[in-house]
Formats: sequence, structure tokens, C-alpha cells
Amino acid sequence: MFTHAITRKPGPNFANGLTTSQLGRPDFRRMLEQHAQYVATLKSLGLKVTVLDALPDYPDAYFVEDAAIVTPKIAVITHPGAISRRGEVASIEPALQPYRPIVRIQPPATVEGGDVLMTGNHFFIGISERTNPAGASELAHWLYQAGHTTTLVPVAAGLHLKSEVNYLGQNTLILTEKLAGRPEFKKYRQIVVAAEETYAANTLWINDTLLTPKGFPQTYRQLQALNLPILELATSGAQKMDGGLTCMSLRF
Ligand code: CIR
Repeated sequence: MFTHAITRKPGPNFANGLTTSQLGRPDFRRMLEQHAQYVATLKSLGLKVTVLDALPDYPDAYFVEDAAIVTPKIAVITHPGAISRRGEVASIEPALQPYRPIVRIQPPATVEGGDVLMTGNHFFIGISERTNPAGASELAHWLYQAGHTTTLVPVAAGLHLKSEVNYLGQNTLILTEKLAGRPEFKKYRQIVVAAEETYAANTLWINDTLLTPKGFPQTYRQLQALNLPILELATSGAQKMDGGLTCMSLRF
């Protein structure tokens, strides 16, 4: 059960962040509306939501998920693989201080929270362009110290592990075709998204409600099989910047 979320407002220069998408430049006003809707939705699910101020020097900073990993036991402050994002962590730490004992990933190890998937007490850690093998093992060490278990998963292509797979409760994963056959995920019930809807693999499970991006009808129908409330949210602004629903909050 999540009780808290930390988010951050996108700043006026958010469109200068990193992106590989070919979807065009996002609009600031629309982004603010979508972000406000996101925050309102988290609140409607009973979470106490902290909204941090935009960080003008770090246009990607509203993707707060990448700056920390928060478990029921600890918070791990990351050292992002993206050089332009490294300064974001300094202002996440004080926001988490009241809630969890803090540990930190130390360079040259790199980790971004988008590569870390919590499924109950077990964590999958993606090794990607942003999370290096040293970072994955340092994180695994801290999680083990806190009583959690881990599996490392190579992320062959794409940004983060959670761009491709997310946990929906009830021993169920939503994931792309590419990851569906992987042995690491065999023991889970799987919802495999259609090839043209891979973005919707970034669906967020919060206190038995599913938040899913708007505009992915096949995925919506597949999710209905879980018999949980489903809320669709507009995410075009974040999507243009390679981000999605999980990326915009830390939940704990
Ligand atoms: C970046 O490339 O770092 C950002 N534009 C997007 C980060 C998305 N975060 C996430 O998937 N956890």
C-alpha cells in the first residue's frame, strides 16, 4: 500500500531535456495540465503528494523516478547515467530524508530509478545505457542489506527497464513482446502489449488501481481482465520526452 508520492513540476525549459522520440516538441501549457492531472489522480487514490519546484538547470528533473529508489525499508539516492541529470539528486535527498534511512550510489557506479522494478520484496534491476553493471551490483547490495532480493536483467535496447515491463500486483507483469519470453519473468502472469502499443507497458499500479496512458485501446482491453479500476491519463508531453507515468513520481 502506497501512502506517499513525490513529484516535481516540469519547468518552462522541459522540452530541452533528453529525448530520442520523433514525436515533435511538446507544449509547456499542455504539459503542465497533464502533470496537474497526474498529481490530482495520485491524490484521489489517497496518496499524500509532495510537489517539488521545477529545477531550471535540469530540464528532465520532473522525471523524479530516476533520482531515487524507495522501498519500504530504505531510500537509495542514485547517480544517474545521463551526465546532464546528475545534479537532480541533490534536491531529492532532503525530500526523502523524513521518510527513510538514506544510502547513496557512488560513482563510477551509475543507476537510474527507471531501471528498477519492485514486485513486492523482490526487485528487478535493469542494466542499461543508464545503469551500469557496477551500479546494479551496488544497488543489489543495498537492497540485500535491507532484506530485499534482486535479479539483474540486461536491457538490450530502449531507455529503461520500466519502459518495457511493470508490475500490476496479483503476481502479474505488463510487458513488451521482447521481454515476454525472458526466463526472469516466467513465474509471473503476463499481459503482453501489442507491438504498436509498447508505450503502454509503462502502466502504473497504485493501491489496486491501474493508471495507463490514454490512446492504447488494445492494452486497455487486456487490463480489464484484471478486474481493477483503470484510469487513463494523457501523457503526450512526457512521451515526447521519452518518459511516462511511472517516471513522474516516487511512490512509497
Ligand atoms: C531522459 O532521457 O532521461 C528523460 N528525458 C526521460 C526519463 C524517463 N524516465 C523514466 O523512464 N524513468
